[in-house]
Amino acid sequence: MGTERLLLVPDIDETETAVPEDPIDRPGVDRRVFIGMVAGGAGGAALVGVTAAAAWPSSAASESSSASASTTTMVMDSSGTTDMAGSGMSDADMNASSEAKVGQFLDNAASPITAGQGATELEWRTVNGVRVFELTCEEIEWEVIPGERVAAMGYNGIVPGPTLRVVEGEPVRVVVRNELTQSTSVHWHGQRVPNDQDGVPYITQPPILPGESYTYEFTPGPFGSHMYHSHHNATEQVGKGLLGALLVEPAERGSEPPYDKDELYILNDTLGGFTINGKGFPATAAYTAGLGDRLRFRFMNEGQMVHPIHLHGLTFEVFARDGYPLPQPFRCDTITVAPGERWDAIVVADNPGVWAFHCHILSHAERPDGMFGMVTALIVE
Ligand SMILES: [Cu+2]
Repeated sequence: MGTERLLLVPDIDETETAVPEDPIDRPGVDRRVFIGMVAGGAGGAALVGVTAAAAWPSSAASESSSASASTTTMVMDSSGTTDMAGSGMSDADMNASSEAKVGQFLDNAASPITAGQGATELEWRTVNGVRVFELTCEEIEWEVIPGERVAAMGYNGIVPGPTLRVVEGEPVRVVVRNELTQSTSVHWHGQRVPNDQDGVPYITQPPILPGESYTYEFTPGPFGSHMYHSHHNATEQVGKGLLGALLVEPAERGSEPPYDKDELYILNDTLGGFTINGKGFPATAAYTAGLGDRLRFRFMNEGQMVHPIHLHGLTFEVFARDGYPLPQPFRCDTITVAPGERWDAIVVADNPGVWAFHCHILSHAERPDGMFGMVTALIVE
């Protein structure tokens, strides 16, 4: 990539840095380039070993058993001020902390800096032509940012739960085992299922009691980007992680635009604060693309607030909402994803560099000690 062109800050004397030297080569990603692109003006700041973990509002993340959104927001607001005096940090401290967190993010791109990865694709078995998945609901601990494990609820031990990939018109069965200490249910968000498979306790089924199992069966449709999640005590259960992606491939190829990579961007705003795919910056995964690649992003909001997701330097070509193809795709660079919505967009990676990719409600993304929460980057090499 054009590193000279992108190098916006003077060389930093890395012998003074408290961030560990790269254990692994990161082809094509130069930390100073990244800092120049994203953090800006960090040149010359001496690092003082401020870690992101130290700055995380752990009181909100781990104290409350319900980890309510309002509690999180209050803490975010109190620490999210841009008032330098109020933050108690000097300008140099803010720069050093910001730079250290970007370094952690780049470390994470090479080798995960937190335990656990959500939204991995779930294997299935085929029984008499039916695609059968198994989900177990469990109380777990989930590491949202380095060193902060929060009380969570996961399907198969991860947040978001495993991604279910199915095909429009081909029947599926999902066996759900409840190992929580409270009842639950699973709703197939966006699917036109038979009423008795819709997963709403006392409306379409009894709740799945602790220790019990429940089997759902339906034929997927419509195609597109959908979700599954708890529909019982959902503020707590979905907030703490009982959610996942349900990807329905169209029966007819050509029903969706072509793409080279299929990427999830699942938002939540309760467990551990503001997260993308179950992690907060700097533990969010970077997206990567080769020059000219077509990336499909599936934005999904499982949280309780709207999140306008902004991509620097590149363009969204939005082609579907809630799985339904738009009559006229449109271009934008900021897509507002409301709770429950899914938006599908193609990004043509035609502009090399490291591009910040974040929620543009700034208190969900940046504060005096640097970026946090709903921040990642798209790296075009
Ligand atoms: Cu947001």
